[in-house]
Amino acid sequence: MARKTGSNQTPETTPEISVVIPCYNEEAILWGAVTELHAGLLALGRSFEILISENGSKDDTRAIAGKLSRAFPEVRTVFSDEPNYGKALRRGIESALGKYVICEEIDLCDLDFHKRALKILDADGADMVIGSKAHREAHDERPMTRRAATMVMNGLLRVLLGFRGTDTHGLKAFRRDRLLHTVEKCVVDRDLFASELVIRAQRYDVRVVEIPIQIQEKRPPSIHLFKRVPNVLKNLAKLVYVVRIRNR
Ligand SMILES: Nc1nc2c(ncn2[C@@H]2O[C@H](COP(=O)(O)OP(=O)(O)OP(=O)(O)O)[C@@H](O)[C@H]2O)c(=O)[nH]1
Ligand SMILES: [Mg+2]
Repeated sequence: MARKTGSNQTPETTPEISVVIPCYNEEAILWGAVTELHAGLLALGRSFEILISENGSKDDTRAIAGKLSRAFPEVRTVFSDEPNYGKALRRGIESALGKYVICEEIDLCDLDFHKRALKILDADGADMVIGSKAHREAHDERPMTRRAATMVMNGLLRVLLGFRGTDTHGLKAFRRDRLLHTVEKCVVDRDLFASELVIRAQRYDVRVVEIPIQIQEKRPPSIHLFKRVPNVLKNLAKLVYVVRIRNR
């Protein structure tokens, strides 16, 4: 079935899997990561699309994403102007057409996670699978400060918002129809959108399971950890107000 997509391309058929990748200032690794991921997804033998959701890059990320979409019929792009991870992820999910959505990061593109998560979703063992880097069987090779930041953040989310789990910022795979309502209800953007999505899913009784992942980034993050803190705290306060006080 042909469908209009709201982005700059119209896939001829509805894909089974949508891989959503927010991208910001990734000119160094974007082409290589997407071509490798594309080959890996082709080898799975299932129909798919790769949605690159870029916003606000100051380098050639947008031009390279455009080139990728012209080189591969399965690659689509969504662009907007303000650098904002949460907005990009949300727009990517909302533009996705697949039965399953996989939320990726360009420096990870972890096909092993895709395979394990799809196996669980195919068997209807969960509605949402989180790839956790803080799971006891995970292997996290990020520097100490970032591993510590993950632990502190998870502690705050547990105490303040009743999060049950070990990671909200990990890779995710879910059945699109089961999560659309949750996405609609989310109120924060930037870094905290991914956390809100998981915490709300748990609150709405979406079946969420965690599986361990091996983290080996292809490059350090494009935005320094400490620069992200003020926005995380502001959005955390907003989320606590909306969820705990307004009960929304
Ligand atoms: N569109 C968009 N993408 C972003 C932005 N910030 C980060 N990304 C993308 O989000 C993905 C993860 O970003 P990283 O910089 O690796 O952040 P990270 O600290 O490893 O992420 P976590 O450990 O999951 O918190 C990459 O694909 C980035 O390009 C942004 O402002 N806009
Ligand atoms: Mg990273």
